[in-house]
Amino acid sequence: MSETNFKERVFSGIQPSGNLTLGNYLGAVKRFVEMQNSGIETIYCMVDLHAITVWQDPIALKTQTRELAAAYIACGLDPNKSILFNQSQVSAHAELGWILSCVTRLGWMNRMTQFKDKAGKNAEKMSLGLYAYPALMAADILAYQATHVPVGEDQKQHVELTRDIAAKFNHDYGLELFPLPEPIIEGAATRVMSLRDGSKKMSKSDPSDKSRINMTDNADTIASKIRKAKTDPDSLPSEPKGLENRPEARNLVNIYAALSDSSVSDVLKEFGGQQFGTFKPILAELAVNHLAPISSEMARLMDDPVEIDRLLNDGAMRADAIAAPILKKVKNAVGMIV
Ligand code: AQP
Repeated sequence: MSETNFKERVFSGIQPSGNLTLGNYLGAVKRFVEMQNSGIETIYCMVDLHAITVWQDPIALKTQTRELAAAYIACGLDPNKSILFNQSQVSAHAELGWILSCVTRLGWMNRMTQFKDKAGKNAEKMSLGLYAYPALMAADILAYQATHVPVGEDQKQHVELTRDIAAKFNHDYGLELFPLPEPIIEGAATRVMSLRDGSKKMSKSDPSDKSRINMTDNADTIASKIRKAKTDPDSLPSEPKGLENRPEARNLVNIYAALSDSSVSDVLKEFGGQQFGTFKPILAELAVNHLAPISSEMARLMDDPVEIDRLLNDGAMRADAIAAPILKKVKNAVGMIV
């Protein structure tokens, strides 16, 4: 799979910036579990340093970090098979983040669409961290010399930037210290959209809770959100081409396909010609059946925060054991006394 001599290693992370959404699950965590179970070395992180690029209540941040750890495990990540840890507990991320900020060009950062989307018209009032975030993300990946990065579609540009940063570092210092990591963007729902607006991605931080399905929502809430999801008056088409210019219809079909591990064309073969009044309750039932066991396992794990902290400490030590020697090589290459 890898284009270099580096050992295959998977790294990815999620911000503990609120409730995990169905978008995070289908776009990222479901893939994390599949990669873990394929036998590749996998490292998954709760990226709290990224979360604080926008204001986080300090008490809530700790809870959200533990909840994300519980969600990872409830979704099928096994701390014995993957390294699961919290970013700020491994100092290599921040240290390498600074070094890579000095390699990253401003022109590259100015092209990052996620900053533009998140900052909107308020760019002047945003933190420097939100702007610099992709250089820290490059450090997250490269601190482990990771070769593969499973992400949703919205993060593709940041993984491509990571490749540019890695290549420039290798070139500037005349050594092959970093692999050029590949984004892994697969499945029927790589970009799950808001249930209220098919042009916006489903997001933890969307002010409207009705725009998203949270992994902790109960069956009634999930069913109600899907029932009220914005759609159009037409019936479902029989072929994927019929979803063109119908973003809300496409979104619900993509979600169904991803949850049932089938393809969009198979879903449309089954439901083509049906109205949303028929399709939505079937989708709601599928979502509830899929998510209910995850949310009850999360609740069980959250009853023992001491055990979650123990697992995270253990994960941080294992992550540090990989990242610290790589950081030492980086510092040496840059000319720092190590
Ligand atoms: N709507 C989505 N569809 C598919 N994948 C998604 N991801 C996020 N939203 C969707 C993927 O989830 C992983 C973790 O994302 P993140 O929490 O680090 O940051 P984000 O992309 O900014 O996610 P949110 O939910 O929108 O968080 P907030 O609201 O805090 O900014 C990534 O792999 C991402 O692609």
